[in-house]
Amino acid sequence: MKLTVIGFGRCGGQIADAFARLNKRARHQRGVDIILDTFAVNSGETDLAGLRNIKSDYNHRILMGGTKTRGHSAAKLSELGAQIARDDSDKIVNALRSSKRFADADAILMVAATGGGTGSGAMPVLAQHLKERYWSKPVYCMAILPFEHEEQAEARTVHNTALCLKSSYTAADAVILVENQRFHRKDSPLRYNTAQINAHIVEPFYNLLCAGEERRRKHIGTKVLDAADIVETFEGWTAIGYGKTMLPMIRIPFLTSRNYRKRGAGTNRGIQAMEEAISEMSVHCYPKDATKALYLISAPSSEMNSYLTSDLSEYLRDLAPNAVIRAGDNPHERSIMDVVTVLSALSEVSKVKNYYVKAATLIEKIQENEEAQPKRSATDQAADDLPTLL
Ligand SMILES: Nc1nc2c(ncn2[C@@H]2O[C@H](COP(=O)(O)OP(=O)(O)OP(=O)(O)O)[C@@H](O)[C@H]2O)c(=O)[nH]1
Ligand SMILES: [Mg+2]
Repeated sequence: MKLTVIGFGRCGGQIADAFARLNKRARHQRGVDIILDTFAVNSGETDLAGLRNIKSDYNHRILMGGTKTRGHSAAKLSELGAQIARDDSDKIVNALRSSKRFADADAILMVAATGGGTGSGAMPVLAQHLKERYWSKPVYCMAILPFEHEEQAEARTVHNTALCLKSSYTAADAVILVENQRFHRKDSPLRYNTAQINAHIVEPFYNLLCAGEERRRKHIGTKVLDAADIVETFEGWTAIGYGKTMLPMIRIPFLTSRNYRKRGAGTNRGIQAMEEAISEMSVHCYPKDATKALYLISAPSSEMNSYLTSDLSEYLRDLAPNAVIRAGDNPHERSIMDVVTVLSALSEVSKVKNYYVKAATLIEKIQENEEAQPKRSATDQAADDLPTLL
């Protein structure tokens, strides 16, 4: 599957940058393109300058906001982020259209943090705008949910998140939920941590997108999971997970799948990788709530056979009995067996529901705070009877 990726705000730009790097890896390792073009859209100039892999011309690093933000952030006001995106939507669409390969993309993937101002406001507005223009092209929004400490410290974070989620869900074909907190390693320094988190966020997409693009015979599975399977699966609230198990260094290829021990070991490894993928989904959710699901298993071809895929399908069917399951295999030469799992069209996501409930109680408080006239201090009042020179 081939994507056009657009990142909004600081976080969206950084993750779009990580997707651009993923494409360099796909070209280098597999000779295929999975991300046809990458754009970063921001009201803050500094964040655009800090990107590494996205082309540096003004058509790929798009500054919006004009006189409203003057090259600075939207200061955590998602309403302002939405407004400047509406004002500058033509500029963004023109940049997309100037991309020679835009028409070849199977879908558009947008990324933004829900807690800030620029990204949380701009992503749903542009999703709606692009859906109206390119109605046949799927538009996916990847919503990066804030850390717990950010939610606790600032009511605006929850407010922005709730508004962004509600609007993205309405506008886009699917909303891929990613909890920053689930990728957090407490012992790492912040800067390193964010780069690590971004690398972990994009990793599951590598195999998933490459699988349908492979042209070398040895990398083509018995069941190819292609763009059509992904488009059919991605719908509404969506979570993605990745798990892997290492394979023994010395493998004995002539022990075929007829050997029951080998079959048992292969299945165990596959199930172990799938268990990890499901327990580390990008957002906390229950497989039983999924209406659609897919998995992709990747391993050396000597490690994969029809027993393994049927055992994995059975395992996932037990966990997600209400889901239509699509599956694929993708042979490679590395000494690992890894599984990407997607749970989609989720009927319940408690995290999202909690944001909605919390934001509804906070909305009046935020409006009161923002509209309240600042209290006049005693010092100011003491000057009331004096004339002014201005
Ligand atoms: N995963 C990840 N999260 C990030 C990154 N940068 C910022 N965040 C998170 O994003 C949220 C803040 O959003 P930003 O993207 O900085 O905000 P913005 O869209 O630029 O909006 P304003 O700066 O307020 O105009 C917080 O929850 C941060 O923890 C990043 O590179 N990766
Ligand atoms: Mg910003």
